[in-house]
Amino acid sequence: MVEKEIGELQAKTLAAIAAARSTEELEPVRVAALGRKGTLAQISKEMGKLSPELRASAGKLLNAAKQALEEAFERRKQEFEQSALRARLEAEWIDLTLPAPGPRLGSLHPITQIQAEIEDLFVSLGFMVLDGPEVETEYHNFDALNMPPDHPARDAQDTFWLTDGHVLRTHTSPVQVRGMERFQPPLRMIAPGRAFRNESVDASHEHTFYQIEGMMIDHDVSVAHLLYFMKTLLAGIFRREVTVRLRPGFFPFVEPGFELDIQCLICGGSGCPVCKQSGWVELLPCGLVNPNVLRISGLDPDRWNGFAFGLGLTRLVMMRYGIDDIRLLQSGDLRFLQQF
Ligand code: 2NL
Repeated sequence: MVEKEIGELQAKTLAAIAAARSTEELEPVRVAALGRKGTLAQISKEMGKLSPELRASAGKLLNAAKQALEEAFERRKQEFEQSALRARLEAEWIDLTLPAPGPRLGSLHPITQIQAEIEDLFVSLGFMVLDGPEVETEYHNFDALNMPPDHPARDAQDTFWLTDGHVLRTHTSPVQVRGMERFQPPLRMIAPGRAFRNESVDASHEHTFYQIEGMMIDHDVSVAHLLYFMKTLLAGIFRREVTVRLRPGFFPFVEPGFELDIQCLICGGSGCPVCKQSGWVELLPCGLVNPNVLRISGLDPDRWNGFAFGLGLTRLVMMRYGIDDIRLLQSGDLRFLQQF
Protein backbone atom coordinates (compact mmCIF):
# COMPACT_ATOMS: atom_id res chain seq x y z
CA MET A 1 0.00 0.00 0.00
CA VAL A 2 2.72 2.45 1.05
CA GLU A 3 4.92 1.25 -1.81
CA LYS A 4 2.20 2.13 -4.28
CA GLU A 5 1.77 5.58 -2.73
CA ILE A 6 5.53 6.23 -2.96
CA GLY A 7 5.65 5.05 -6.58
CA GLU A 8 2.74 7.27 -7.60
CA LEU A 9 4.20 10.29 -5.83
CA GLN A 10 7.55 9.78 -7.56
CA ALA A 11 5.99 9.44 -11.00
CA LYS A 12 3.71 12.45 -10.51
CA THR A 13 6.50 14.65 -9.20
CA LEU A 14 8.90 13.67 -12.02
CA ALA A 15 6.21 14.64 -14.52
CA ALA A 16 5.69 18.00 -12.78
CA ILE A 17 9.45 18.63 -12.82
CA ALA A 18 9.56 17.98 -16.54
CA ALA A 19 6.54 20.26 -17.13
CA ALA A 20 7.98 23.25 -15.20
CA ARG A 21 9.12 26.07 -17.52
CA SER A 22 11.29 28.00 -15.05
CA THR A 23 12.99 27.93 -11.62
CA GLU A 24 9.97 29.85 -10.32
CA GLU A 25 7.56 27.15 -11.52
CA LEU A 26 9.83 24.42 -10.13
CA GLU A 27 9.98 25.65 -6.53
CA PRO A 28 6.31 25.01 -5.52
CA VAL A 29 6.59 21.48 -6.96
CA ARG A 30 9.67 20.85 -4.81
CA VAL A 31 8.02 22.25 -1.65
CA ALA A 32 4.91 20.11 -2.21
CA ALA A 33 6.93 16.89 -2.54
CA LEU A 34 10.09 17.37 -0.47
CA GLY A 35 9.19 20.26 1.87
CA ARG A 36 8.92 19.86 5.66
CA LYS A 37 5.15 19.48 5.37
CA GLY A 38 5.34 17.89 1.89
CA THR A 39 3.98 14.54 0.72
CA LEU A 40 7.16 12.61 1.44
CA ALA A 41 7.26 13.90 5.04
CA GLN A 42 3.59 12.93 5.38
CA ILE A 43 4.25 9.36 4.19
CA SER A 44 7.30 9.14 6.44
CA LYS A 45 5.15 10.08 9.43
CA GLU A 46 2.52 7.47 8.58
CA MET A 47 5.17 4.76 8.37
CA GLY A 48 5.45 4.76 12.14
CA LYS A 49 2.25 2.74 12.18
CA LEU A 50 3.73 -0.10 10.12
CA SER A 51 5.23 -3.34 11.40
CA PRO A 52 9.06 -3.28 11.76
CA GLU A 53 9.61 -5.53 8.69
CA LEU A 54 7.37 -3.49 6.41
CA ARG A 55 8.78 -0.27 7.81
CA ALA A 56 12.34 -1.25 6.86
CA SER A 57 11.55 -2.04 3.21
CA ALA A 58 9.23 0.95 2.82
CA GLY A 59 11.86 3.16 4.44
CA LYS A 60 14.42 2.06 1.86
CA LEU A 61 12.00 2.78 -0.96
CA LEU A 62 11.16 6.20 0.51
CA ASN A 63 14.85 7.17 0.78
CA ALA A 64 15.48 6.04 -2.80
CA ALA A 65 12.48 8.08 -4.04
CA LYS A 66 13.64 11.12 -2.05
CA GLN A 67 17.14 10.91 -3.54
CA ALA A 68 15.83 10.40 -7.08
CA LEU A 69 13.52 13.43 -6.79
CA GLU A 70 16.21 15.64 -5.27
CA GLU A 71 18.51 14.77 -8.16
CA ALA A 72 15.77 15.44 -10.71
CA PHE A 73 15.07 18.86 -9.19
CA GLU A 74 18.78 19.74 -9.17
CA ARG A 75 19.22 18.69 -12.83
CA ARG A 76 16.18 20.68 -13.95
CA LYS A 77 17.36 23.74 -12.02
CA GLN A 78 20.76 23.54 -13.70
CA GLU A 79 19.10 23.26 -17.11
CA PHE A 80 17.26 26.52 -16.44
CA GLU A 81 20.43 28.25 -15.25
CA GLN A 82 22.33 27.04 -18.33
CA SER A 83 19.73 28.31 -20.77
CA ALA A 84 19.45 31.65 -18.93
CA LEU A 85 23.23 32.05 -19.22
CA ARG A 86 23.17 31.11 -22.90
CA ALA A 87 20.46 33.71 -23.55
CA ARG A 88 22.48 36.41 -21.75
CA LEU A 89 25.67 35.57 -23.64
CA GLU A 90 23.73 35.71 -26.89
CA ALA A 91 22.17 39.07 -26.07
CA GLU A 92 25.00 40.90 -24.36
CA TRP A 93 28.15 40.21 -26.35
CA ILE A 94 30.19 43.06 -27.73
CA ASP A 95 32.85 42.88 -30.39
CA LEU A 96 35.97 44.41 -28.88
CA THR A 97 37.75 44.26 -32.25
CA LEU A 98 35.34 46.81 -33.84
CA PRO A 99 36.80 50.31 -34.25
CA ALA A 100 35.60 52.80 -31.61
CA PRO A 101 32.83 55.18 -32.79
CA GLY A 102 35.12 58.21 -32.25
CA PRO A 103 34.16 61.77 -31.23
CA ARG A 104 31.04 63.31 -32.79
CA LEU A 105 32.32 65.76 -35.39
CA GLY A 106 30.85 69.24 -35.67
CA SER A 107 30.84 71.25 -38.88
CA LEU A 108 31.75 74.75 -39.96
CA HIS A 109 29.01 77.36 -39.88
CA PRO A 110 27.79 78.10 -43.45
CA ILE A 111 29.05 81.70 -43.17
CA THR A 112 32.49 80.43 -42.12
CA GLN A 113 32.47 78.04 -45.09
CA ILE A 114 31.63 80.70 -47.67
CA GLN A 115 34.13 83.11 -46.05
CA ALA A 116 36.91 80.49 -46.34
CA GLU A 117 36.03 79.84 -50.00
CA ILE A 118 36.19 83.54 -50.87
CA GLU A 119 39.42 84.02 -48.90
CA ASP A 120 41.02 81.16 -50.88
CA LEU A 121 39.86 82.69 -54.14
CA PHE A 122 41.32 86.14 -53.34
CA VAL A 123 44.56 84.68 -51.99
CA SER A 124 44.94 82.94 -55.37
CA LEU A 125 44.58 86.40 -56.99
CA GLY A 126 47.37 87.90 -54.86
CA PHE A 127 45.27 89.57 -52.11
CA MET A 128 46.19 89.77 -48.41
CA VAL A 129 43.54 88.71 -45.88
CA LEU A 130 43.47 91.33 -43.10
CA ASP A 131 41.88 91.37 -39.67
CA GLY A 132 41.10 94.30 -37.38
CA PRO A 133 39.27 95.39 -34.24
CA GLU A 134 35.49 95.12 -33.94
CA VAL A 135 35.50 98.08 -31.55
CA GLU A 136 36.74 100.96 -33.70
CA THR A 137 37.58 104.63 -33.43
CA GLU A 138 35.15 107.07 -34.95
CA TYR A 139 38.03 108.17 -37.17
CA HIS A 140 38.67 104.74 -38.74
CA ASN A 141 34.99 103.83 -39.10
CA PHE A 142 33.74 107.18 -40.51
CA ASP A 143 36.16 110.12 -40.95
CA ALA A 144 38.85 108.25 -42.91
CA LEU A 145 36.13 107.03 -45.29
CA ASN A 146 35.19 110.55 -46.32
CA MET A 147 31.91 110.37 -44.42
CA PRO A 148 30.87 113.90 -43.44
CA PRO A 149 30.18 114.65 -39.73
CA ASP A 150 26.44 114.92 -40.41
CA HIS A 151 26.19 111.65 -42.37
CA PRO A 152 23.04 109.75 -41.26
CA ALA A 153 24.98 106.48 -40.78
CA ARG A 154 26.73 108.08 -37.79
CA ASP A 155 23.41 108.51 -36.04
CA ALA A 156 22.85 106.51 -32.85
CA GLN A 157 19.78 105.02 -34.53
CA ASP A 158 22.04 103.22 -37.01
CA THR A 159 25.29 102.77 -35.06
CA PHE A 160 26.17 101.29 -31.66
CA TRP A 161 28.19 103.98 -29.87
CA LEU A 162 30.24 103.17 -26.77
CA THR A 163 30.20 105.70 -23.94
CA ASP A 164 33.90 106.52 -24.54
CA GLY A 165 33.31 107.59 -28.16
CA HIS A 166 34.33 104.29 -29.83
CA VAL A 167 31.86 102.46 -32.12
CA LEU A 168 31.11 98.86 -32.97
CA ARG A 169 32.35 98.93 -36.58
CA THR A 170 29.44 99.30 -39.01
CA HIS A 171 31.43 97.71 -41.86
CA THR A 172 34.92 96.18 -42.24
CA SER A 173 36.13 99.23 -44.21
CA PRO A 174 38.21 100.47 -41.21
CA VAL A 175 40.34 97.33 -41.55
CA GLN A 176 41.26 98.52 -45.05
CA VAL A 177 41.98 102.03 -43.78
CA ARG A 178 44.42 100.43 -41.31
CA GLY A 179 45.83 98.40 -44.23
CA MET A 180 46.52 101.62 -46.18
CA GLU A 181 48.18 103.14 -43.10
CA ARG A 182 50.39 100.11 -42.56
CA PHE A 183 51.39 98.90 -46.05
CA GLN A 184 52.69 100.67 -49.13
CA PRO A 185 50.91 100.35 -52.49
CA PRO A 186 50.57 98.52 -54.80
CA LEU A 187 48.13 96.88 -52.46
CA ARG A 188 45.56 94.07 -52.73
CA MET A 189 43.62 93.21 -49.61
CA ILE A 190 40.34 91.82 -48.34
CA ALA A 191 38.83 92.36 -44.90
CA PRO A 192 36.37 89.67 -43.81
CA GLY A 193 34.56 89.84 -40.49
CA ARG A 194 31.62 90.84 -38.31
CA ALA A 195 29.99 94.23 -38.43
CA PHE A 196 27.20 95.73 -36.33
CA ARG A 197 24.22 97.98 -36.94
CA ASN A 198 21.60 99.23 -34.54
CA GLU A 199 18.68 97.43 -36.21
CA SER A 200 15.38 96.09 -34.90
CA VAL A 201 15.80 92.36 -35.50
CA ASP A 202 13.30 90.58 -37.76
CA ALA A 203 13.38 87.87 -40.45
CA SER A 204 15.57 90.03 -42.72
CA HIS A 205 17.45 92.37 -40.30
CA GLU A 206 20.16 91.44 -37.79
CA HIS A 207 22.27 93.67 -35.53
CA THR A 208 25.29 91.48 -36.37
CA PHE A 209 26.19 90.52 -39.94
CA TYR A 210 29.20 89.30 -41.87
CA GLN A 211 30.85 90.88 -44.86
CA ILE A 212 34.01 90.86 -46.92
CA GLU A 213 35.28 94.14 -48.21
CA GLY A 214 38.13 94.27 -50.66
CA MET A 215 40.29 96.79 -52.42
CA MET A 216 43.09 96.96 -54.92
CA ILE A 217 45.37 100.02 -55.17
CA ASP A 218 47.80 100.39 -58.04
CA HIS A 219 48.58 102.71 -60.96
CA ASP A 220 45.75 103.36 -63.45
CA VAL A 221 43.16 101.02 -61.99
CA SER A 222 39.93 101.23 -63.99
CA VAL A 223 36.32 100.07 -63.85
CA ALA A 224 37.40 97.33 -66.30
CA HIS A 225 39.71 95.93 -63.59
CA LEU A 226 36.88 96.17 -61.05
CA LEU A 227 34.55 94.26 -63.38
CA TYR A 228 37.14 91.58 -64.10
CA PHE A 229 37.72 90.87 -60.41
CA MET A 230 34.01 90.98 -59.55
CA LYS A 231 33.15 88.54 -62.35
CA THR A 232 35.95 86.21 -61.24
CA LEU A 233 34.68 86.44 -57.66
CA LEU A 234 31.06 85.71 -58.61
CA ALA A 235 31.97 82.83 -60.94
CA GLY A 236 33.87 81.31 -57.98
CA ILE A 237 30.96 81.76 -55.58
CA PHE A 238 28.19 80.52 -57.90
CA ARG A 239 30.43 78.02 -59.73
CA ARG A 240 29.37 79.31 -63.15
CA GLU A 241 29.68 82.35 -65.37
CA VAL A 242 27.36 85.18 -64.34
CA THR A 243 26.13 88.15 -66.33
CA VAL A 244 26.51 91.43 -64.46
CA ARG A 245 25.43 95.04 -64.89
CA LEU A 246 26.44 98.23 -63.09
CA ARG A 247 24.00 100.90 -61.93
CA PRO A 248 25.17 104.17 -60.42
CA GLY A 249 25.19 104.16 -56.62
CA PHE A 250 26.40 106.70 -54.10
CA PHE A 251 28.81 106.01 -51.24
CA PRO A 252 31.11 108.76 -49.88
CA PHE A 253 34.18 106.46 -50.06
CA VAL A 254 33.96 105.69 -53.82
CA GLU A 255 33.71 107.81 -56.95
CA PRO A 256 32.22 106.69 -59.24
CA GLY A 257 30.14 104.32 -57.12
CA PHE A 258 28.01 101.44 -58.41
CA GLU A 259 25.47 98.87 -57.45
CA LEU A 260 26.46 95.63 -59.17
CA ASP A 261 23.55 93.38 -60.16
CA ILE A 262 23.74 89.81 -61.47
CA GLN A 263 21.35 88.33 -63.94
CA CYS A 264 18.95 86.14 -61.93
CA LEU A 265 20.37 82.62 -61.60
CA ILE A 266 16.94 81.13 -60.99
CA CYS A 267 15.15 82.27 -64.17
CA GLY A 268 18.15 83.30 -66.28
CA GLY A 269 16.75 86.83 -66.62
CA SER A 270 13.22 86.15 -67.86
CA GLY A 271 11.61 87.12 -64.53
CA CYS A 272 10.59 85.13 -61.45
CA PRO A 273 9.62 85.69 -57.79
CA VAL A 274 13.29 85.68 -56.64
CA CYS A 275 14.21 88.64 -58.88
CA LYS A 276 10.72 90.16 -58.45
CA GLN A 277 10.14 89.75 -62.23
CA SER A 278 13.03 92.13 -63.06
CA GLY A 279 15.51 89.46 -64.23
CA TRP A 280 18.25 91.05 -62.03
CA VAL A 281 19.34 90.63 -58.41
CA GLU A 282 21.22 93.38 -56.55
CA LEU A 283 24.41 91.85 -55.15
CA LEU A 284 27.16 94.22 -54.12
CA PRO A 285 28.10 97.88 -53.93
CA CYS A 286 31.48 98.84 -55.38
CA GLY A 287 33.37 101.62 -57.12
CA LEU A 288 36.69 103.41 -57.61
CA VAL A 289 38.21 104.57 -54.33
CA ASN A 290 37.43 108.23 -53.70
CA PRO A 291 40.67 110.30 -54.01
CA ASN A 292 39.84 111.89 -50.64
CA VAL A 293 40.00 108.46 -48.98
CA LEU A 294 43.47 107.86 -50.44
CA ARG A 295 44.65 111.32 -49.41
CA ILE A 296 43.34 110.95 -45.82
CA SER A 297 45.40 107.77 -45.41
CA GLY A 298 48.54 109.40 -46.83
CA LEU A 299 48.49 108.10 -50.42
CA ASP A 300 49.00 110.52 -53.32
CA PRO A 301 45.86 110.26 -55.53
CA ASP A 302 47.87 111.56 -58.50
CA ARG A 303 50.08 108.46 -58.35
CA TRP A 304 47.68 105.82 -57.02
CA ASN A 305 44.09 104.82 -57.46
CA GLY A 306 42.03 101.70 -56.92
CA PHE A 307 38.72 99.91 -56.75
CA ALA A 308 36.82 98.70 -53.67
CA PHE A 309 33.73 96.62 -52.98
CA GLY A 310 31.61 95.35 -50.12
CA LEU A 311 30.07 91.88 -50.17
CA GLY A 312 27.45 90.84 -47.62
CA LEU A 313 28.15 87.22 -46.63
CA THR A 314 24.93 86.83 -44.69
CA ARG A 315 22.73 87.51 -47.71
CA LEU A 316 24.94 85.34 -49.92
CA VAL A 317 24.54 82.35 -47.58
CA MET A 318 20.78 82.90 -47.46
CA MET A 319 20.68 82.92 -51.26
CA ARG A 320 22.87 79.84 -51.61
CA TYR A 321 20.91 77.67 -49.16
CA GLY A 322 17.45 79.22 -49.51
CA ILE A 323 17.36 80.35 -45.85
CA ASP A 324 14.30 82.55 -45.30
CA ASP A 325 14.97 83.83 -41.75
CA ILE A 326 18.23 85.65 -41.00
CA ARG A 327 17.86 84.96 -37.24
CA LEU A 328 18.58 81.24 -37.78
CA LEU A 329 22.21 82.08 -38.57
CA GLN A 330 22.99 83.38 -35.06
CA SER A 331 20.53 81.13 -33.20
CA GLY A 332 22.97 78.34 -32.28
CA ASP A 333 20.11 75.91 -33.00
CA LEU A 334 21.74 72.51 -33.69
CA ARG A 335 18.80 71.36 -35.81
CA PHE A 336 19.69 74.22 -38.18
CA LEU A 337 23.48 73.93 -37.95
CA GLN A 338 23.69 70.18 -38.46
CA GLN A 339 22.41 70.61 -42.02
CA PHE A 340 25.72 72.11 -43.14
C1 2NL B 1 28.84 97.66 -47.75
C2 2NL B 1 29.83 98.65 -48.25
C3 2NL B 1 31.16 99.12 -50.13
C4 2NL B 1 33.41 99.81 -49.99
C5 2NL B 1 32.30 99.24 -49.43
C6 2NL B 1 35.54 100.83 -49.29
C7 2NL B 1 36.51 100.82 -48.33
C8 2NL B 1 37.54 101.74 -48.43
C9 2NL B 1 37.58 102.62 -49.46
C10 2NL B 1 36.57 102.59 -50.38
CL1 2NL B 1 38.75 101.76 -47.26
N1 2NL B 1 35.56 101.69 -50.30
N2 2NL B 1 34.54 99.92 -49.21
C11 2NL B 1 33.33 100.28 -51.29
C12 2NL B 1 32.17 100.17 -51.99
C13 2NL B 1 31.06 99.60 -51.41
O1 2NL B 1 30.02 98.53 -49.61
O2 2NL B 1 28.33 97.85 -46.71
N3 2NL B 1 28.59 96.60 -48.50
C14 2NL B 1 27.71 95.53 -48.12
